[in-house]
Amino acid sequence: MKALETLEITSPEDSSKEIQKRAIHALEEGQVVFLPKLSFKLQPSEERFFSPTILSPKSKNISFELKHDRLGGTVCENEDRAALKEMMKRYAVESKKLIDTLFPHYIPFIKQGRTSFRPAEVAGRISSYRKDDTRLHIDAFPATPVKGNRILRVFCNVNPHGAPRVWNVGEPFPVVVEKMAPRVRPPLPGSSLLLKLLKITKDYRTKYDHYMLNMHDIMKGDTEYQKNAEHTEIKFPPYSSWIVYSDQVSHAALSGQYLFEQTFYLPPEGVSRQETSPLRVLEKFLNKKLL
Ligand SMILES: O=C(O)CCC(=O)C(=O)O
Ligand SMILES: [Fe+2]
Repeated sequence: MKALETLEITSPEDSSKEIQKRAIHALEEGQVVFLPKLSFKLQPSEERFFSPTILSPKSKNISFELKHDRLGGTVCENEDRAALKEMMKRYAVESKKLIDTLFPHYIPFIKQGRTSFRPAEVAGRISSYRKDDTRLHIDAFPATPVKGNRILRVFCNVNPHGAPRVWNVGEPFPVVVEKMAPRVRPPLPGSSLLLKLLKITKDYRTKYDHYMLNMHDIMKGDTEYQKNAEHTEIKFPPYSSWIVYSDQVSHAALSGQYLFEQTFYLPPEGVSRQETSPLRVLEKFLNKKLL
């Protein structure tokens, strides 16, 4: 399976029926939908946000929630803060428009999650192995169970100095499952309620979340796997965009600076080809229901 499906659209309006068909097929198959000619447009006045110094001391990203009009992760104040929020909001609105025009099937189901701007260089950052996104992984969130919802992400590299965002894309999801799922211990009875009561998780951690999170951790923690797993290196050039089911596509971000990202959640019934979704693949492999 090739890692990328390239669509040469220059605006969301270019999404013909043919393009839409190719896009949803590739996306649900577990490919990265790459849009080399589509970029988020920045205003000259927004150049001031192209520095890691806008981050709060403990933040990796600037984050924004469209639903609550809430900005986080920055030391910017007053006018700067308002302008930064406007920039984030524009990315949130434009990426929703892109998803709606490219994947009209998803419109009745899709929910918009967090928007992020990532002004720090990825390479050479020090973190615990679980948080180290330079290692191949599938996305799963420790505190925020998705309860079967899909994680769909829209990225745009806006590096003004010509640097690509360099990713590795790993093995297809069913192969990851074959290797990792047998190593996951089933959740202890009552652990889901306990995690919620202790406020470690914001909601019940379903069996599905348990398996996804444990596969995420086991992959990242397995040095041999990281060295030997088949992968393809992709260099996303500046001013290109890409869309990916990051719960399905094994990925690692090796280097790059200045990236926008928008997360969407799609309930399992919204997916066109259910049999390709992580929930179904895992349930089939483990021969049990996970929700
Ligand atoms: O920052 C990136 O390029 C991607 C990092 C990552 O693994 C993610 O956002 O899921
Ligand atoms: Fe990730």
